[in-house]
Amino acid sequence: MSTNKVTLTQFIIEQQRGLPDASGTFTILLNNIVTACKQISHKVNRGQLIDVLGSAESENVQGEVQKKLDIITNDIMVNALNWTGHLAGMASEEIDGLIPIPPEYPKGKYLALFDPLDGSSNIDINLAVGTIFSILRCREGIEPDIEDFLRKGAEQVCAGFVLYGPSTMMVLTTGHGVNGFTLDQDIGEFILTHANMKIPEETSEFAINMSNQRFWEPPVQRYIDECLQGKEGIRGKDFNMRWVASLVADVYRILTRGGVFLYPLDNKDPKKPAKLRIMYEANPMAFIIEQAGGACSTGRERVLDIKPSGIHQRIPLILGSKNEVERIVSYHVE
Ligand code: AFP
Repeated sequence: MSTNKVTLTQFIIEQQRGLPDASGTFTILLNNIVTACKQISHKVNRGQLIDVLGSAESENVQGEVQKKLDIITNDIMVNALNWTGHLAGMASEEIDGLIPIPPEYPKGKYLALFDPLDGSSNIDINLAVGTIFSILRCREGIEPDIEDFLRKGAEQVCAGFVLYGPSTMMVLTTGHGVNGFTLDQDIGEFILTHANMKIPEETSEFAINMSNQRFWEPPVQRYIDECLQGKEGIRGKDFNMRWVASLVADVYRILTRGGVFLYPLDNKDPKKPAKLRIMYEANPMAFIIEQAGGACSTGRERVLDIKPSGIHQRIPLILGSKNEVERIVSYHVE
């Protein structure tokens, strides 16, 4: 067994060395995110022992009831990042407006966006949750406004997520492939364990919340119907279904063994035709999935090409094995 373990810090420093104008700022920023995620991992792991489970009895900007951990993890992210001098501003799924850098700290050339605890409805039943983050570049020395944040996903310089599951794992891309790191709790470091992750192009596994079936549009009805017909149907093979109700866990499964994830448009609630947020969920996941050889679409357009209209905008999301996503898109075109 090799004793030469590559830490996340070493991996990023070596990757940045190859870039002509890298100043080290990005490496430090990423390290701060890593520190925050280690703290979150610790809280999630301790759970009820430290009284962090259950509802906070408040609502976030989306009108969703917040868990205690939604608030705690948001504070951890903000406090780990606001003093560094590397960010010009932040935005969180849990907070209505932008999160400014306190005046006593210098401002930097990046913007950070995050969903501090994705899948938080899983927390009280001890299932996987995660943190998702996205980094954009920003003009230096400015006080960013909403427009500075509303950029296409294709402009992200980095995206990642941490999955707090049986192991705590960070999955990361800076636009040069996707790598996975496992937190070694004994030494407190993320270690490279899944180099150059690639999604198989074909799959026979789908993930969708089937309880919404009657509200979907015809192309999605058709795709799922064909999967359910199995060997006897047009696809000529049986499909398996999984739904963790935690995007990080569903995406991680797809990165490791393939599959397709759909949270499509539906007409269940006319005020909320789509569920997932472009800035905190769809864009970072789309960047990761594409870098791993998969595809990501709304059914009508590539997610990374969308110019967001608001920091809390929601969009339909279809991602995973390339051939399957292309098939679903072709049903939308038809
Ligand atoms: P929560 O953070 O409110 O649990 O939402 C999780 C999520 O945004 C995403 O992680 C899941 O894929 C999806 O919602 C689950 O949606 P359903 O509640 O419809 O299963």
